[in-house]
Amino acid sequence: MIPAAELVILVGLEHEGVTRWDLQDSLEELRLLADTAGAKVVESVIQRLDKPTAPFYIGKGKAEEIAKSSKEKHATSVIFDDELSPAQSRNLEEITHRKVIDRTQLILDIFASRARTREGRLQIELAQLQYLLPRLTGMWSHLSRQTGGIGTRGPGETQLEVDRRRVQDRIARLERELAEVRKHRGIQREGRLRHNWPFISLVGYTNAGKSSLLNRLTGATVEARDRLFETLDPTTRQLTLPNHQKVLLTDTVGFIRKLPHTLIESFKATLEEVQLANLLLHVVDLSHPRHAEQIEAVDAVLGELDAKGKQTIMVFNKCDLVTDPEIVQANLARHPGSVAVSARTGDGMAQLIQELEIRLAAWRMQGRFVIPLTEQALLAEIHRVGHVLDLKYGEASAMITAHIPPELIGRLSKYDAGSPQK
Ligand SMILES: Nc1nc2c(ncn2[C@@H]2O[C@H](COP(=O)(O)OP(=O)(O)OP(=O)(O)O)[C@@H](O)[C@H]2O)c(=O)[nH]1
Ligand SMILES: [Mg+2]
Repeated sequence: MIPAAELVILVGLEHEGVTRWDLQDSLEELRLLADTAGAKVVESVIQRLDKPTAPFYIGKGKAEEIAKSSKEKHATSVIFDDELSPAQSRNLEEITHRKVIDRTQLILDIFASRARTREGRLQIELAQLQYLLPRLTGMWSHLSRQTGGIGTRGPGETQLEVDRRRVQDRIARLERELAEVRKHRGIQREGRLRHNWPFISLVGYTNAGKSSLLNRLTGATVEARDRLFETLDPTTRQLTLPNHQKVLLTDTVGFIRKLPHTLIESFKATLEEVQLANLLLHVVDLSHPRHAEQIEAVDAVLGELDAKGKQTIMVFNKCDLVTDPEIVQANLARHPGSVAVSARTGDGMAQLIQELEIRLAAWRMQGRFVIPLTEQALLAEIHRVGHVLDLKYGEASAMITAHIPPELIGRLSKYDAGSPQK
């Protein structure tokens, strides 16, 4: 963890494929990340090179300049906007005499401070250890080079092996514990599946307003703050649409550009909520100058989760902050079936709910059935998974008019009593 108000210097590299504009945005985001982690940025450094250098990522001269400047400005850490190789981190620490942190580490650090549930904590520790494992090698290899002769095993090497084994053991234990926790969650999920209500997942860039929207729609009280990665652990709430369709809405971790791969891997279980969803609400902060790039970044992560191409409603949020109506119109036109809302003022919620009803129409069919009272289990199931509009008991049967999920239609067909009156 970075202690509060630690002074830091940010470093970004402009190279082929990265324009100055991309970099400026990326550094601005890095500043927000540093801020979220409790650090104070005293300087941002940009260097232009054809490509990153193998030993230092930036040029050696630049690294020396940063060393000087961090001394003058009392910075204790230098944060790089990309993932560094183990060797680059080590070399940079040697030259700057400062703690060197890369973007991945910073994001891992924030996640670690945010995790609340046992599953969240186990997942983040796993991601941190996986990040650490190849770096242990880096930490020790220079020692073993000094101490180990040909055909001998130097003490550095031995120490490295001990450390590696320890980390690997811990990883194995975490994986076992996670499997246990997940078994429990699987049971919860099966419970939800039994109800046969559609799952909807809120996805979007971090800070887009996913939790605010969940709160606005369901009256939930998920923490919503102007900080990155405020939400880590998924929260599911039930929502009943005006047409009585019940749905389950899940809010989960936000995405970001260059989301570390180890994180995606270890959070795959949490993100399963996204994979299982029948419908995604892709929440976009339309007031953000780079909302188009944020949409792309979210799509890229969805791709990694095999969740691209799922039925999606684009929800353009924070419209109360958008001064140019052109921006709203252009985005609505570009994405058919999208809605413009403000989770803060409640504007656009009626349209969003209407759109939800339209997209989920296939989940509801109205039918009228005459069911023998001996079929108690079936009657109970209709009550559980459907929405009963009318019910009359006869001597030996019940006449029931209900909205039911399509997969029940087949089993009910022999009791069909003709088309219902509206
Ligand atoms: N003005 C305005 N602010 C909003 C709106 N929706 C959310 N916010 C603010 O934006 C910030 C982020 O909102 P959250 O709901 O925490 O965003 P999130 O997408 O859940 O963020 P993470 O969990 O960090 O990924 C908070 O300060 C909200 O109050 C909106 O419609 N208008
Ligand atoms: Mg949130």
